[in-house]
Amino acid sequence: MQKTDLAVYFVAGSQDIPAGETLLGVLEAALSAGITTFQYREKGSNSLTSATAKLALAQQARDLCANYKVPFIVDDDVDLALAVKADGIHVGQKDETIQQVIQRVRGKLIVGLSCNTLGQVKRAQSIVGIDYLGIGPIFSTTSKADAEPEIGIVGLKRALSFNKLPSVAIGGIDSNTMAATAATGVDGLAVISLITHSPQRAKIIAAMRHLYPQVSKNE
Ligand code: TZP
Ligand code: MG
Repeated sequence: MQKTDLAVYFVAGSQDIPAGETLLGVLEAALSAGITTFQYREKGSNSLTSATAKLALAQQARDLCANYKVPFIVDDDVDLALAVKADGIHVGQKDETIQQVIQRVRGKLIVGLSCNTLGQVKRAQSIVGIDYLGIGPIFSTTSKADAEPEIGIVGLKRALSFNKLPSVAIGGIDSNTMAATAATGVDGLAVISLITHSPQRAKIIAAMRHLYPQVSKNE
């Protein structure tokens, strides 16, 4: 994975998709509009519960991402990530401990870790095997019921000042706040609803890419 892959980092699962649409339909539109990474996050109310259904959906999402040469990351579920030969796994502080995850997937999968506090960001610096951090929530979010306290742009800047790892900001980033968030120097913007609930997905993805001009140059 390259740092530029983090620029427009789309996160979604079945629970995030508006009625009348499908995850695969929204994902294909997002891929063709230029997202640079996709994280499959099946979690919370209205998410799929059947392991078979999740596996089938993850396989199809992985294939779509492969068609666009976009990294496919699985949230939280190491077994699923390995079963579908994902490019990466993303875990939170409450998931399987990061050391266990690294031990299981080292050399096979990209590893991402969510951090909410300065202490978590600082601790992550010395853990060998973490490829990138997700830092947030930056703003209040309606996409995650058990979200940690929001840290704001000030909190993000402070976290980045102690961070040497590639990183994405996540949580409540919208069309009004995405420019200020990108201006902190964070390597990418991770979003759910900004893409899933946008009436103009291609336009918002183009605007996100515009905040990271290095990405377009690599195409
Ligand atoms: N982790 C921290 S906030 C969040 C996750 C998965 C939800 C982000 O969703 P949105 O809609 O971009 O606020
Ligand atoms: Mg998690």
